[in-house]
Amino acid sequence: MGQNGTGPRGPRCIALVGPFQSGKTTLLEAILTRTGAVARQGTVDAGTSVGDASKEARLHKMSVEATFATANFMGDSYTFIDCPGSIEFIHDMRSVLPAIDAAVVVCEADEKKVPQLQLILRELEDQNIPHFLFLNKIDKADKRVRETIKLLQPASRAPLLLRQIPIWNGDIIAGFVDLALERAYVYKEHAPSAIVELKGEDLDREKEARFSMLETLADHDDELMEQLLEDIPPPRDKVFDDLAKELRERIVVPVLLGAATRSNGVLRLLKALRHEAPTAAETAQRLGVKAGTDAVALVLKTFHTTHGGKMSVARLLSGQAGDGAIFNTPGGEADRVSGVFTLMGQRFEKRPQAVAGETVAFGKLDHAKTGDTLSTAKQPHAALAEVTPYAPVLALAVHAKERKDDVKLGAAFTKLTEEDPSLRVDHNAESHEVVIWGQGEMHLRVATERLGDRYAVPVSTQPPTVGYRESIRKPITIRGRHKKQSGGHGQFGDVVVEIKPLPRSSGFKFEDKITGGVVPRNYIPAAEEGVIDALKHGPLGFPVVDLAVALIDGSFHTVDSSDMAFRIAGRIAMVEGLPQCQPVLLEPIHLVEIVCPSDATAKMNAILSGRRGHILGFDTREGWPGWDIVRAQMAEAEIGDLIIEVRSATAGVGSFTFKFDHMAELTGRTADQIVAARRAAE
Ligand SMILES: Nc1nc2c(ncn2[C@@H]2O[C@H](COP(=O)(O)OP(=O)(O)OP(=O)(O)O)[C@@H](O)[C@H]2O)c(=O)[nH]1
Ligand SMILES: [Mg+2]
Repeated sequence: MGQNGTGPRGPRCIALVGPFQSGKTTLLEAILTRTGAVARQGTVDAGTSVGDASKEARLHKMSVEATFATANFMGDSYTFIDCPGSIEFIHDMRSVLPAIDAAVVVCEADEKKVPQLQLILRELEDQNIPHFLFLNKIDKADKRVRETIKLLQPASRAPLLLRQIPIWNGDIIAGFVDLALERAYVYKEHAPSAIVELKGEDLDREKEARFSMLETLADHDDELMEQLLEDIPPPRDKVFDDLAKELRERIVVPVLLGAATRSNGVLRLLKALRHEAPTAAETAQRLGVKAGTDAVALVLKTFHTTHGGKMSVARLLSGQAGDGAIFNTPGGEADRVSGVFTLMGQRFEKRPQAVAGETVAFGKLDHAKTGDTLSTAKQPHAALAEVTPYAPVLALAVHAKERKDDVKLGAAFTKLTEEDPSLRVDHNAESHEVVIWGQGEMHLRVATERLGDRYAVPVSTQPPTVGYRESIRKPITIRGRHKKQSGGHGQFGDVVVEIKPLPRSSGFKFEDKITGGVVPRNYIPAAEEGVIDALKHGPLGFPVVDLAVALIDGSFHTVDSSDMAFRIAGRIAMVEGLPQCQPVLLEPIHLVEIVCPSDATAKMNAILSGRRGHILGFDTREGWPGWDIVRAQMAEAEIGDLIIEVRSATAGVGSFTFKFDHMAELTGRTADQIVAARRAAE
C-alpha cells in the first residue's frame, strides 16, 4: 500500500493523547477545521473549542474527560478522541485505548514533561497501540529538533523516528521537509503548507536525515539494508510501506512536527494517519473480533446528557447496529438501542445505523457500562479489554447542602461514577459519612462541581474522618451499680468487672467468671451488652479496642432486677472504669508505596519525614528506568492530602498506593489536639 493509494479505507478511530497542556484539544480543533467539520478554528483560551466544551473544562481551561468528534477526511470518517493530559483524568484515556486504530501523542520540547510522556507511552506500549508522536508548539521551538528527540527518547521503548525536519528561517521554524516524500513545505497560517523547492543546505540536511531514517527502518528490513549498503535509492513506495509496517508492529514511533494553534503540520498528520494507521478491520483482528454479521462493540465512555439521557459511546468492531438493535451486556442483560448519534464534542446528532469501524453514541443502553464488550449475538462476547482504574489517592466526605437533596445525591453519585469509573463512593458505616475517592485534587473538585452543575445537588465537602480508636494501658477492678426506686417497681443491677488491656489487634474479649450465682445466668448477656455499649465511645471519644472485661462479682434483687438494669450497670462500670485505665489514642498506620522519577526521590523522603512517616527504604522501580519506589509507614491522618504534595514535587506524575498495616499508640501534643477536636465536634 503506497502513499499514492486512493479510495476509501473505512472509518477510523484515533486518540489524541499526551502530557498535560501539550496542545491536544487545540490539535483537535485544527483537525476539525482542516477537515471542514467546523467553520472556524476555536481556541482553548477563548473557550471556543469543540474539545473542552463542558462547563468544568472551560472553567479550568483543561480537559477533564475524553471528548469525541467525528469528521470526514478524503472520503473516510474519522473519530478523534481528545484525551485529558492530567494523570488525574488518565482513566478516560486508558478506557479508549483498546479500541483505537492508532494514537497521536502530542508533546512538546519540554524536559519537565518527559516523565509524563513516559507514563503515557507506557500505557500505549502495554496495550500494543501503534502511535505517532506529534511534536507540537514548533512555532516556539528554541532547540534543534534532533536535540529534542534526544531529550524525549528515554520516555519511549521504541526508537523515535524523525519523519520530518524543520526548515529554519533565522530563529524561527518556517516549514519542514518530509523525509519520506523528499519534499519541502513552508507553513502558512491556517492554510495548507505550500510546496517549495528543496535546495542548498536544506537539501544536504535532508539527505543526511533521510539516510538516518532509512537506517532505522532497515534495522527490521534486510532488503532495505542491502539497498542502503549498495547505495541503491529505495523506491518511494517501499519506504512508505516500511513506515506503515513498522508503525503497526510498534517497532518505531514516527515523529511529525507542527503547531496546532496555527494549524501547521496538520494535513501531513492526517495523511500519515490515512496511509499508515491500521484499519478498523486490522484493529478488530488485534482484539480478536471475528468479522461476521453480529455486531460487536466496546463501550469507551458513558455520558448522562440533560436532553438525551444516557449515552454509551462505543466503537463498533464488526457488524452493524441501528435503532432498535439489541445488545447483550457482559452481565447477560439485553439493552435496546434507542437512537444512534454522531458526536461533535458536547453535540450529539442523530444518524442512521452505524457500521463496523465507526465510533458512535448509542442511546439508552440501561445496563451497559464503560469498558463493556457488547454483542448482538445470543451469547455475550468475550471481553475485548479490561481496564481497571488506578487505586484512588484522595478522599472527601460529601454531603448535600440541603437535607431534602439526600436521595437526589445518591442518584447523582450513581451517574457520576458511571461517567467516570475512576471515582469511587464509599459509605462509612461508623462515621455515617459518604466518602468520594478519586485520583487527585482537581479530579475531586470537578466531581463535586458536576454534582452541583450537572446534577443540581449543591454539596459541601470536608476531609473524611480518620478511623481513630482508643485503648487502655492499666487494669482496674470496678463496680457498676444501678438502683432506682420510683413508685412501684424498682430497678436493680449490680456488677463488678475487671478491665484489662490486651495486646494490639486483639479486639474485645468478655469473660464470665461468676460463681455461686451471685449474678443469675440470664442477666449476664445483658451485662455484657452494657459493657459493649460503653466501648462505642470511650473517654477520649473513640471506639475502645484491645481490652478484656471479666465479670467477677455482683448482686441482684428477686423483684427489681431485669435485663435493662444489668445492662445499665454494665455500662456504668465501664464509663466509670475506663478513664482510670490510662486511656490511650490509637491511630491507623498504613504501608505507603510512592512511585516517582528518581530525581524527586530525595524530595519524597523529605515529604514523608515531614509527615511523621517512617521510611522503610527505597528501590529502583522495576521495569521503569529512571523511576524509584519509596516505602514508608505512615499515619492515615498524614496520608489524607499527601498526593497534593507528591504531585507538586514531581511535575504531576508521582503517585502512591497504601494499605492498612496496624494501629499505633499516639501520645503528646498531636494526640491532645485530636482529642480536643473530637470533644469540640461533639
Ligand atoms: N505556541 C503554541 N501554543 C500552543 C500550541 N498548541 C497549543 N498551544 C497552547 O497550549 C495551551 C494548552 O493547549 P490545549 O490544547 O488545551 O492542551 P491540551 O493538551 O488539550 O491540555 P490538557 O487537555 O489539559 O492536557 C493553550 O494555551 C494553547 O493555546 C502551539 O502549537 N503553539
Ligand atoms: Mg485538552
